[in-house]
Amino acid sequence: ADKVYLDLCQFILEKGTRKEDRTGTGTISTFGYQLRFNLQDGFPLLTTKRVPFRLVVSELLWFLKGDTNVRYLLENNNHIWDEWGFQKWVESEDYIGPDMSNFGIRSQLDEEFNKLYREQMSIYQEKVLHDDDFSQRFGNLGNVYGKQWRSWEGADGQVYDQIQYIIDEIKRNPDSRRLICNAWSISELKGQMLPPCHFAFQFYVVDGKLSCMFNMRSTDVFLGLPFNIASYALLTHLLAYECDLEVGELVYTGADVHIYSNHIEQVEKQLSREPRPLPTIKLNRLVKSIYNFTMDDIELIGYDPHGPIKAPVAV
Ligand code: THF
Repeated sequence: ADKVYLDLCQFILEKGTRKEDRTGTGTISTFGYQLRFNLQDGFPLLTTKRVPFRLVVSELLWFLKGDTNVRYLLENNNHIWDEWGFQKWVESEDYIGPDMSNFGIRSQLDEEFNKLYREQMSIYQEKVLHDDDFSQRFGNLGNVYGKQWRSWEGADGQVYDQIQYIIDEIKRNPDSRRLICNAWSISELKGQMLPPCHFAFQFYVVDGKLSCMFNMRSTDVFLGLPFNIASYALLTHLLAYECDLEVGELVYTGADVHIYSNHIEQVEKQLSREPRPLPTIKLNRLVKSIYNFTMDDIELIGYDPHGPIKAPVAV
């Protein structure tokens, strides 16, 4: 798994083009790239840096519950979505603290500001966890993955559970070419904090094996992609379990595939490391429905990565 990922990093560094972006950070970008992972070879969690698998699991379980409120993530000590809820709060009428505009960039450039930002962020986290009304209004990220996957609002006014549809179809007609979950909704973009990055995925069944392809309009190769690969690998394992199939291949298809300019040193460090054997995954066979899995039911075995590599996330 590491080899194809590192090849992608190398490719972007060599062939990519400087490109400005929404966050003002700057990237080296390339357009159109595909990665394939045979899930029979092991679980594709990168070994050339430690990827916090616990965070991948709690995020995926959050999606699968259909939850869009960061409270569940905070309860599980997962902070990867905090910035997006925080932004909703500081841009609202309710917010009376110091000015937090452009907090993503400013917190990295200005040490004084960073202190203020961290104070406000811990107030935000505290309130989402303990104040129901606040959590309803500012913990909820709106129409993000959980909502789109489990309760898509159709043009006909009906609500659709795309995950359950896929499960039912795989069981009924595994040859189907419509095993699709779509998170991209043109009519809802205005109300979204962050339009979905991994905007659609599709399953494929052959020889008793379940494969998955996921599509990304925009890929943060250093911070996001290792998570996204692990997340869709885990989703494929969970659906295969639910449908009594083996796992097949995981295919990633990316459009704007980029390395943020403040991640380049980190990428070079990772490129200098030797890949190690992949871990495997074990699901608790006593759990009968994929919606009922908890953190403790998913076990990662034999993960022996190189050390973590820290980098700032672009907001
Ligand atoms: N925005 C950006 N700029 N990149 C993304 O990958 C991204 N995501 C989600 C939404 N917006 C995004 C959030 N996913 C981390 C990992 C995944 C994220 C966001 C942040 C991250 O910081 N990972 C650290 C560990 C963090 C920790 O330990 O708390 C890491 O080292 O991997 C696209 O899915």
